[in-house]
Amino acid sequence: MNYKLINLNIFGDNRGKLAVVEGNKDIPFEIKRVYWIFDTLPDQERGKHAHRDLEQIIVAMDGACQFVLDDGIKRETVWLNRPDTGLYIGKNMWREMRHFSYGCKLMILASRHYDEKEYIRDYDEFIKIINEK
Ligand code: T46
Repeated sequence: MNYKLINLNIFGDNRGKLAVVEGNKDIPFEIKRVYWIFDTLPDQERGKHAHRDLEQIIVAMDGACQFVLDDGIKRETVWLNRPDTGLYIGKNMWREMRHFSYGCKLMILASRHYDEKEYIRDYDEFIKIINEK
């Protein structure tokens, strides 16, 4: 399974906490894009796609949601609910996001600029691509 949870570098003192991520140092890629997801709703699902050539780190800045991760053989679930933890998802991993808490906010660091052509949005096509590898 091409994903892992990463404990982020945290600096904490009596003022609060600060987390930091440096590309190619704390995570295995240079950061080319940052986006965030907010105003989420518990009954709405997102994701349902894989990336041919994109790596990402996802951090739940506030609230919680569940990720379903699927490499075409196995399917596992991971809860993201802490701003000190990043979920690394590598290439060719199907992901679904669900069970958003109200107001959950996700920040995503991406290894590439946005390119819709690089998405695999059909599960059958994803399985076909995996089996051809
Ligand atoms: C992912 C999960 C975690 C852009 O124009 N530029 C962008 O950089 C992004 C990320 C999206 N978009 C457009 C494409 C769609 O018209 O924003 C719209 C919503 O994107 P999407 O339906 O892909 O959103 P999610 O939440 O299903 O998936 C997103 C990322 O697209 C995806 O890479 O891994 O978050």
